[in-house]
Amino acid sequence: MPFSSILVVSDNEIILTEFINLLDHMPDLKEQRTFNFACHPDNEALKYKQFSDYTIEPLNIKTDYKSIGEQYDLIISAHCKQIFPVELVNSVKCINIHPGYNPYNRGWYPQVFAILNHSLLGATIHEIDEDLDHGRIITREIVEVKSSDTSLTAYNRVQAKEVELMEKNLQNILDGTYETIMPEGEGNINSKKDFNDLREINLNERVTFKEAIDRLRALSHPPFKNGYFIDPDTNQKVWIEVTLQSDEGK
Ligand code: 0FX
Repeated sequence: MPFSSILVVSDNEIILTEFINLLDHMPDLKEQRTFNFACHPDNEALKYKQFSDYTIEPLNIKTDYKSIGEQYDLIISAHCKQIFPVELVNSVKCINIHPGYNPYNRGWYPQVFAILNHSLLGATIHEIDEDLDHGRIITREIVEVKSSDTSLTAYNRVQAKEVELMEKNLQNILDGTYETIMPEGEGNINSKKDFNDLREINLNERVTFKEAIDRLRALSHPPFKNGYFIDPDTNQKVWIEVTLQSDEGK
C-alpha cells in the first residue's frame, strides 16, 4: 500500500536538503502525496526555515505523538534528535535513515566508534522498532574506513552513502513495496556519554601509537573541539585535532 501522508523529521540540514532535492526531482511522486517537514523545537538553525516548497515546523514528538500518529501514515526520521515514543512506533510505520551500518555501532556517531573498534561502517535505512537503530533493515551499504580517516572524512563518506541509499530506495519506500531483512544480531550501541568519555586524554595512559592515533583521529571532526588534555602547569584544557594524509592514489 502506498503511503499518502508523510512526515519527515530531521535535525540535520544536509540530509534534509538532500531529501527535499530528491523530491523536487520526482514531481509525480511529490504531487501524489502530502509531505510535511519538522525539526526539534530547539533547532534554531532549521525551525521555520524554507526549503523549496516546504517550511520546517518545530515539533515536540513526546507531547504531540498522538496527533501525528493520526495525521500521517508514514514518519521518516532523517537524523531526528528525538526518540520516537513506543506508542508512536507501534501505531504508524516509522522509518529511520541512520549514519551507520546496523547493527554495528548503533546510536551515537558510528564513525567515531568504527575507527576505534574496527567494526563495519556504512549507512542504513530501517524500520523503527522499540529499540534504538534496531528494526528490520530496508537497505544498508558499507563504506570503507581508511587508516588516514578522521571522524570528519569518514562521516562525509557515510553521508554521501545515505544520500545514495535515499535516491535508490525512496520510491519503493513511499510505495510501500520495499522488502526487509532482520539484522544478524544485536550488534553494539554507543551513547553520547560513551563519546564524551573519550574526549579527555590522560597524558599518563600507556597505549600503542596505533591506539593513540586511532583515538585522536576518531576525535578529529572540525570545527568541533572534541579531544583535549589538561595542561598540568596551567590546569587549562588544550584541544587536540589531527590531520592525516595518505599517499594513496598519488
Ligand atoms: O545527525 P548526526 O549525523 O547523527 C547523530 C547520531 O550519530 C545518529 O545516530 C542519530 N540518528 C542522529 C539523530 O544524530 O549528528 P550531528 O549532526 O549532531 O553530528 C554530525 C557529526 O559531527 C558526528 O557524527 C560527529 C561530529 N560531531 C558533532 C558534534 C555535535 C563532533 O565530532 N562533535 C560534536 O560535538
